[in-house]
Amino acid sequence: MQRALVIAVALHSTRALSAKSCTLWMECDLQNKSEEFINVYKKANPGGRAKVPVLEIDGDTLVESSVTVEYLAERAGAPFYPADAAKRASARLMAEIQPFQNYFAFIKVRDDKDALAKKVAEFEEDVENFETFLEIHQDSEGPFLCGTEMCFSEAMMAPFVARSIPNLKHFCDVDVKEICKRHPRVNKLITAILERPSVASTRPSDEDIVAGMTRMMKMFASK
Ligand SMILES: N[C@@H](CCC(=O)N[C@@H](CS)C(=O)NCC(=O)O)C(=O)O
Repeated sequence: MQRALVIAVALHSTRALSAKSCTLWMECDLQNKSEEFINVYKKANPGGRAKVPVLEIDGDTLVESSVTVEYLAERAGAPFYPADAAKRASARLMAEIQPFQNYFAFIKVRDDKDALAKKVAEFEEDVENFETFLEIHQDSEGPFLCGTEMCFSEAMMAPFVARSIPNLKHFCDVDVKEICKRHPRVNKLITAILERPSVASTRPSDEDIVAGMTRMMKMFASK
């Protein structure tokens, strides 16, 4: 679901590409995948295990969220797909190293005070390093990596930012926003990502995010 949201944000951000046909497979019963879904997936990756998201667009079938977002970005062009190759490399690196993606590791150790404190200290250090990353790679004062416009790597980050905040607050009493406030570039970036219409209109509410995580934890616990 998280990765499907990546595509939803990217699709919303690249509306201008005016595809003739477009279907995003976001949710299907993943414990009981339909034959239709498996067959659609196979069109792109015949040997792979069928996973969401799958995007069917103008006769092409795309799988793997990063591959799909870059496809959309290339079709949309700048600013979503930065014109400069070095900038695109920075964008890919940012999506790779951003500190908001590992929050499930916190939730797993939430009952162990010392292990949780260690994770929080690591996260604080990661956010500090991310600030330095932005000082090096960011254009001007942001708020985004490439200035005032969002690019594909912020679309890739968005669901992780949106989900880490309510999940860490609810399950671990860790305030991600407060930690980010210590670092001006990170704070401006995550605020701008969350306020972007493509993110604000596709993301679930905080309550739904926490409910989804609760369901997922129950599912893991029952296995
Ligand atoms: N690397 C893939 C991962 C996608 C993925 O893990 N999808 C999960 C749902 S979030 C899925 O469809 N799982 C079904 C399965 O593994 O059978 C991507 O980034 O698109």
